Amino acid sequence: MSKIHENHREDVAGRANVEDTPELLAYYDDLAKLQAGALWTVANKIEPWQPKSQSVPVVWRYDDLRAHVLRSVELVTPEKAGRRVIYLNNPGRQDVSAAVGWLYAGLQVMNPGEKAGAHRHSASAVRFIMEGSGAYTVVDGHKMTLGRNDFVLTPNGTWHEHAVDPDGTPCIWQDGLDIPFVNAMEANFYEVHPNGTEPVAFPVDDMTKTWGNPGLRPSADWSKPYSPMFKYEWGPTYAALLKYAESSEGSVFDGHLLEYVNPATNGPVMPTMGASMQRLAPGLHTRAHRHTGSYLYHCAKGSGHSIIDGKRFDWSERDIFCVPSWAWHEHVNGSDSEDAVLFCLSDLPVMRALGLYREQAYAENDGYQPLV
Ligand code: GTQ
Repeated sequence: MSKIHENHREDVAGRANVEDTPELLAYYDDLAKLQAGALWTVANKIEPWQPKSQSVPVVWRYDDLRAHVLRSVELVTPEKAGRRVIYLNNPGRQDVSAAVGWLYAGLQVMNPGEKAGAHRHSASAVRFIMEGSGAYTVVDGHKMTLGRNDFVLTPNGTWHEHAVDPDGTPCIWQDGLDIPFVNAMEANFYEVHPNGTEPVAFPVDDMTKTWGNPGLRPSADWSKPYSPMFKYEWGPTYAALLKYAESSEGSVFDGHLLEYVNPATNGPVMPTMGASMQRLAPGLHTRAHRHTGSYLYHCAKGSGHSIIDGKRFDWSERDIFCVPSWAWHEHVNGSDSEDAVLFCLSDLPVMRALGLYREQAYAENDGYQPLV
């Protein structure tokens, strides 16, 4: 048996291996009546040799979902629905409404002239803009216009509302929230704004203009635990990827990958969720690796496929797919002329902050997984 695919045996010293007897079964019943149990009956399950994700790899194709997302506009109003969103429901995580691991994701749609009222919650949110024009969001009084492939933050506890200008077009964006995580921590509060809306208190897009100048830090103070810049625009992000690609080989596992950072600290944009944008050069086939953390990819440009735990998943622009914790994965840009760009939302900041991050390269077969 190969090292990587080794089946971990349970009948080794130090692992629970107690056979049931009538006496033991009666004993377990007695313990259960007292809301207690014998560790050795659950030890191998609660202490696996390695992470066992309940999430399964999935690709959500935009071609399949888009018409259904637009149909919701005729079926419910944002006023009635609160948020008009079709969420991504991983077959292994339906009990917690997660797209992967402890991450929630959905596609939110708004028509011109519509508004979704202000609220706030302990969960943090991000938006990744997919299509349409005239959308804006207001987060703690900062109004931001939303353009294609822009990445926008709504950190925990901030008031936020969304709208589309009357002269805009129907807008769809991906929401990503740490709702399942915050619920797992049993720490989620939710509040509707008493006035239903909150005033715009700053010049439009002020945070990006103040903090979004590469290599230049303003003298402004910022001590909150999240980024002082709530919008990262596509234009400079893609330009940065191209410059990076001109000057460096990039990673064998990820091509040219840039993490979005809090410009005041260079740390992650929020304590619970982070994001990156990566460029796969034409024809690139990255090597396989695996790491802890849950990852939700969104193809921002181009097309290709990923091999996740030996299975091939094809994706093109606007498709979303997930890589569960500790799943082997490698990415392929099948085009020899166009680059492919992947946005990725993850809980990497949690993994790193809590000392739970671990990574392994696929050592066999020159670093590429055989298809199963
Ligand atoms: O826009 O505030 O998809 O609170 C789920 C929960 C979006 C939002 C979602 C939310 C929001």
